[in-house]
Amino acid sequence: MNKMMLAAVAVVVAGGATGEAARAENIKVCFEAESAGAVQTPLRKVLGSSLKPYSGKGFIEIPWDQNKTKGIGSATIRFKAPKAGVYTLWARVYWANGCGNSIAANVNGAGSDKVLGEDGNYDKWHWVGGRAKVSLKKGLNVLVLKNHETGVRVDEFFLCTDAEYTPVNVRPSTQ
Ligand SMILES: [Ca+2]
Repeated sequence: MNKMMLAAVAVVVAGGATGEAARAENIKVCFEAESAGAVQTPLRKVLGSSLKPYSGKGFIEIPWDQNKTKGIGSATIRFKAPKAGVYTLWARVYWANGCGNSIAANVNGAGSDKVLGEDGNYDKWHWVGGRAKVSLKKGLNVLVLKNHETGVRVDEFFLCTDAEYTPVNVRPSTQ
């Protein structure tokens, strides 16, 4: 049976007809790492894992290998945004066994890769990011997850236009 998902995103601005309605809308974009179309080794999709709670069907993993493959391989994810603009990039990650604790991502072929993480939250899913700014186009965009370090897992990516906003828990995909 075909499950057709129409990307009809109805942006309902239920502003209360007061001055508050003028407050900038926080546009949120979220997608699953495992929705990647092209995944090169050593990156791999892990689906149906017991390493919960994750969003969607699983996550992308770069298995720990003493960083022998550091810099090799990538995963390419196509996603849609409802509006062009500058977004803050976040990723929901799980650092395995205190080994790797960072990822790198490039959005739309921008000159510099964004490095997320380098924190001390090991052995649990958590959000990293909040500093890197990327430019999204309305419609289709491309994020390339790179092998910045091994021993990492990525569940989902989240971008929003409010730089002060922090995602928590599993976020619903907007795709
Ligand atoms: Ca996921």
